[in-house]
Amino acid sequence: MFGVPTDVGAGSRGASMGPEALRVAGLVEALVARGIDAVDRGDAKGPRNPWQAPVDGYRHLDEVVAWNRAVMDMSTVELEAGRMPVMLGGDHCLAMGSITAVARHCRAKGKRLRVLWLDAHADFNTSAITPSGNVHGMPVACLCGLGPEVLVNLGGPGPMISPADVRQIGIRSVDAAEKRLVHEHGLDIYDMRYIDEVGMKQVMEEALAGIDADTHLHVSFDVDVLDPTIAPGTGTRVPGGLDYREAQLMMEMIADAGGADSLDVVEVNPALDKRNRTARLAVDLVESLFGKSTLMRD
Ligand code: HAR
Ligand code: MN
Ligand code: MN
Ligand code: MN
Repeated sequence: MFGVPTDVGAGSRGASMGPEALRVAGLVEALVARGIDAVDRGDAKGPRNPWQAPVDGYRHLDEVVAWNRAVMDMSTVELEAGRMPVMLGGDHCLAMGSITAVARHCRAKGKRLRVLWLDAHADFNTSAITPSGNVHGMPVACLCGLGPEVLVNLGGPGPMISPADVRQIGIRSVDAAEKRLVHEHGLDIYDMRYIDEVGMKQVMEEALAGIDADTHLHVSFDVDVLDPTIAPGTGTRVPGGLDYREAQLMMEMIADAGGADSLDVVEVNPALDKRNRTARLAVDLVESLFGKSTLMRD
C-alpha cells in the first residue's frame, strides 16, 4: 500500500492528510493482525496544490496528471510484484492512476476487469459540463475515454475501461448534465433509492454477479458513500448515505466473493473531522473487506 497526499482534484483542502489519517487509525496494523502481509511503501510524490481557479473546465489539470502518473507507477510496481495495490488518497481523481494501472495489467494478463465504485457521486463529469472544474468529479468519465487526452491516454492509448466494467453503489448526488451522460453511456448504477427498495444483499449479489477467477476486482472506496452522520470527515458530504450495517454487509459480501484484487480508499479529510472518526470507520470497513466477519453461523 501507498499514500497519495494530495487534494489537487478536490474543491476543498484537506484530503491531502488522508493517508496519514488512515495510518494513525491503524490500517497497516489491523491488516497485519489479520495475517495479511501488508507493507506501507510510504507516499507518492507530486506537486503542491496551487489552489487556482479552473482553466478550460479543469482545476489544476497539470498537477492532476503528475499525481496520477505517480499513482499509476506505484500501482504498477505492486501489480508486477504480484502484490495487491492499496492506494490511500487523497482525492478521488487519483483513481484514474490506480485503475489505469490495473486495466493495463488486466490486458497483459488476459483478465477481465470489474470496478466497484462506492460513492455518493457518479464522478462522470467532463470539462464541458462540470459545475465545479474539480477533477475528482470526472475520473470515471476519463477512464471511459471522455476526458482530456493527457488523462485518457495516461497508460497508453485509451480508453482504459468500458462503462460495462463498472458498477456504482451508493450514488445519490449526480449533476443534471452528468446524469444525461451516465444514461447515454449505460452506466450500471445502484443508487440509494434502489438500495432502500431491494436492500444491500440483493444489490451486492447483482453487482458481484459474473465475477470469476479470471476477473480482477478493483474496489474504489470514496468514504462519502457513507452517511455523513457516521463519516463526517470528507469534503463533499451528501445526506442519505450508507449506514454502518449496510456498509459492513457490502464489504463482507465483497470478501465472500473472493475479495478485492486492488483497492482505493479516498476522500478522507481529517480537517473536517473530529477525533479521526472517518478514518477509523474506513479502517474498520477495510478490515471487513479483507474478511473480518460478523457471522456466527460459519
Ligand atoms: N459532481 C460534483 C462535481 O463535479 C461533485 C463531485 C464530488 N466529488 C467527489 N467525488 N467527492 O466523488 O463537482
Ligand atoms: Mn468519488
Ligand atoms: Mn464522492
Ligand atoms: Mn480475485
